[in-house]
Amino acid sequence: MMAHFQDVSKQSSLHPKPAELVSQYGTAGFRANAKLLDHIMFRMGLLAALRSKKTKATIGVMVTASHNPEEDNGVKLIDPMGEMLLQTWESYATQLANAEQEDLLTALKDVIEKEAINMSQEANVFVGKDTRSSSSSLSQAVLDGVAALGGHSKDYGLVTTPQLHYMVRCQNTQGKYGEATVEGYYKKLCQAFIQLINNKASNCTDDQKHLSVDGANGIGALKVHEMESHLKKELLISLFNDGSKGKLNHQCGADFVKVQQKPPTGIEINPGERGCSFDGDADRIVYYYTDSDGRFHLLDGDKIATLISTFLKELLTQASLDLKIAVVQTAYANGSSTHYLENTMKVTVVCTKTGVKHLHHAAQEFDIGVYFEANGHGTVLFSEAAEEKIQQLAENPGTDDEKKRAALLLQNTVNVINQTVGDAISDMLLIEAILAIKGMTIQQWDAMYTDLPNRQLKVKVSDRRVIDTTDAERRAVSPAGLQEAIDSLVKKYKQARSFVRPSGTEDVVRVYAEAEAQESTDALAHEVSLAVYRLAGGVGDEPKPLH
Ligand code: NG1
Ligand code: ZN
Repeated sequence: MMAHFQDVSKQSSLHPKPAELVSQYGTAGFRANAKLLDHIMFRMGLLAALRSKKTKATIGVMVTASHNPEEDNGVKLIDPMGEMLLQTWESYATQLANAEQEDLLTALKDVIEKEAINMSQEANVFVGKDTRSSSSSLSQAVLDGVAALGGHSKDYGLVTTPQLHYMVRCQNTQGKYGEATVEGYYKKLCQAFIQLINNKASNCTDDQKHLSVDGANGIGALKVHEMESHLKKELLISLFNDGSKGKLNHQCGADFVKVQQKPPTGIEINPGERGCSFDGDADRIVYYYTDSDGRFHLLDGDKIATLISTFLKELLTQASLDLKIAVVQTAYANGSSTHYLENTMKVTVVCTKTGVKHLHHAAQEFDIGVYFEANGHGTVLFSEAAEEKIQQLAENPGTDDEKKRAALLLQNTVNVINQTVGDAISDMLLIEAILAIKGMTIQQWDAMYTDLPNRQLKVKVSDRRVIDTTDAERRAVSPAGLQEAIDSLVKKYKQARSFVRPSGTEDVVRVYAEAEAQESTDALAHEVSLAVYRLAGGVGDEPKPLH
């Protein structure tokens, strides 16, 4: 044990922390310019080894900054069931990341003591990385950290974030969830996809098999390419922004498309054809098409959640299975989607704070929990009991044909889904299968409901923590007067809604507004931005109107 600590001291001096740098474990781990991250990576290797000893299970560490620019990087820790790191450990991560060089051992011993960690327990850590130029040396720093505490590691190299989550779950369930290899991942998902596609509607023609994918010049592109042979030509993918020339996330990818509400550069699709965009680590996906008038239509996480939950609800009815299904959203979900789900689909809708970990936890409360952020990050969770009921029905020789068909479709749906975390590849396969089974075009999917016009803005303030929110971030409790101001602005417009919250990944306050028409939406977003600027300590120039 003493020997370990000597190793840590020696090794950590090779990964020194720049003095006075303060980093914060944010909405999705640490994220910063890649030059500032070497010491954090080494220390997250240490922390992952401790977490592994504590849980007596394999832990994952993914090196990526998702949709952020190529110059940035970041790190996400993965817990035993493939979920995000337990929240109480986030503060240990922050503590280790910020300890000055000479205090690192003390900080480490503090975690060991607080968590009563048995240091003679083995540690196993899976490591993965995205395609950023900084990712190789940073993932080596993680491996060094694991080794400094005598832990074992397996380096998966280039994988998507959700693939690494999947590997961790497979490993810790002794293969029950699948085989912990990239090949095993393709096999499981694609087999389920092919089974689903065998049930495609009779009106579903061969040109419907075609899909254009924007790989954001990132890891997702590489992996889609790798997977293609497993799809047996049941899905014909044209891959754009595959990383061969463009820059990661630059003018492309899911975040660009969602925020700019326009198609990525570098993609060619004919009017009416389906396209989709992944983000830089392939845990988000959004769909779109351009109509015959050249108008761009975005189908975001809300539309995806609606399609999936509708499909599942129909199957449950056909199978006469009494399972409780719910959709989990955040305040950013378009009001039309919430209205449609509650009033037309009659499913339970839950709203949580922003950040996938909150949605994931809320979704676990139901037999089937469909969760999506509007930005396209999401998946479906099935409780153990739900999976058992589905299996029993599928295997029971007494089940009639219609019920059996529904049960088998449900079973394959479970298998095509990566339940550990939002997964662009898995979500894409599920969406493609649903459209084929329902014989539905992307226009018909889009027509399920019409999005309210919406606008997202950012306001710079001197300290964004002055804004405190409640009710899943939909209402501001401080500073005084801000919520009242928002309320009276919202009253001026029809079907209007607006809220503000401090971002967890950028030093800004985010403003969201939606209303009956784009013009009133933009006016409302601007007026609320002004209220934030005036009441919450805005810095720089006053926000200007959009038009
Ligand atoms: P912040 O910066 O806290 O709004 C953003 C996204 C989240 C989530 C995280 C992590 C929006 C409005 N916010 O968080 O949904 O994806 O990044 O990447 O999209
Ligand atoms: Zn991502």
